[in-house]
Amino acid sequence: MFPYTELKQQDQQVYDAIRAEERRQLYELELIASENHVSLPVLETMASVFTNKYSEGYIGKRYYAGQENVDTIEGLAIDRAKALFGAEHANVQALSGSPANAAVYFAIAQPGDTILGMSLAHGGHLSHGHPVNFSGKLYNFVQYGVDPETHLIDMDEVRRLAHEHKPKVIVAGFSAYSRDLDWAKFKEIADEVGAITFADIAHIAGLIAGKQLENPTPLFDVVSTTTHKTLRGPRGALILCKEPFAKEIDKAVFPGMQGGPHDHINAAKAVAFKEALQPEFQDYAKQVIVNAQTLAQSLVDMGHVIITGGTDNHLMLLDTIKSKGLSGQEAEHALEQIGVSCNKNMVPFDERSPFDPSGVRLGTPAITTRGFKEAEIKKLAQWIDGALSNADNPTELENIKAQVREVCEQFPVAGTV
Ligand code: DSN
Repeated sequence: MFPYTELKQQDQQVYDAIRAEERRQLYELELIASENHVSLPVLETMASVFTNKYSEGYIGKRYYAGQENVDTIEGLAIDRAKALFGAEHANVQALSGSPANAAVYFAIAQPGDTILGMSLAHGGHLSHGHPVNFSGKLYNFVQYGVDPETHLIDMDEVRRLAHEHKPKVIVAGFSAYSRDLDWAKFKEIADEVGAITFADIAHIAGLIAGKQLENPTPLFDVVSTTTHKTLRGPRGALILCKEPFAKEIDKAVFPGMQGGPHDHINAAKAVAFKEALQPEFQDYAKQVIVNAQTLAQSLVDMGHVIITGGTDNHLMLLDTIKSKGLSGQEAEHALEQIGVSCNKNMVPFDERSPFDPSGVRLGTPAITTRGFKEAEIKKLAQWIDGALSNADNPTELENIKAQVREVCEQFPVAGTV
């Protein structure tokens, strides 16, 4: 879509890779639950000369000169983020999800403090206390998970662990859990033990901004999110908090964790937040969930095993071992052969390894942005079933791939050829 005339002259290899990636995104389908397709205005803004600027500090208090335009875009991003989530304070400088969470812990806890978070193996996130991550190394994380029978978060277990370990912070949030969180219950438990409440809404921020899922911001002390998943902005993050935490959060981001913010990205965050404030964004968010529910139900109807039997949000976990006797790795590969990207994923109580687990995670934000509705989703379910039933049949995989490509051509992706 962009001409890239200068780039083509100067660096053919990078130019070719960009064009190839444009074709891949256009002719294939993204079911990776954390991905999306940003709008042209967001793409344009990321390519702006704001990338040249350094602007350590905050609005009106910077360490370098020439900040009048940076202050404008950062102010717009902050005001729009506060309006979108009803927040008392917003920091838009965090570079991405894990750095944002690092800044949050840095602001509200001391190394060695006890924090309660959801186990990655049950759908949490690396930065919620996994032992190989900074969070698990620096803090004394206690992990909660899901019930072995229902695969739903066991709130009685959360309460029991909170009373037993008296955490400084309770983290609510996930990267692979398909059901609503009971924000009020988390808050109630935190209040019982005097813990700070921290919601990581990275996966569902767009569904909350689009008014389809309940917003924890009015209830919780601190909220973090990435800006590029369902929220459909540039890669980056956002931290929201109650006013009493504002100073510590800002100090933790800069100078605590980061140097200069990425002003071109922050400008694009402002653009994306404006998009998310429009009524059409609510239609998109609603359709993301309808599409996910349609996909889950269609797969269940064809005999596949979806963890918890369905979804309340944009994602689902498909147990490919139980469905078709394929490992997550094999299923991911089969789907890639038909032009559908997803990621292999552990299912709760998985006995296999993270590199070759028992399932895949599927999500609908990117295909919804392209315009997929229920009719296309039903076709998609058949393609997925076809690919997983014919993983060893290259001719059939090629045949399905041609059908995927034909439909993709009718649903353009902003910024592609
Ligand atoms: N990598 C993101 C995801 O796919 O959920 C989380 O950081």
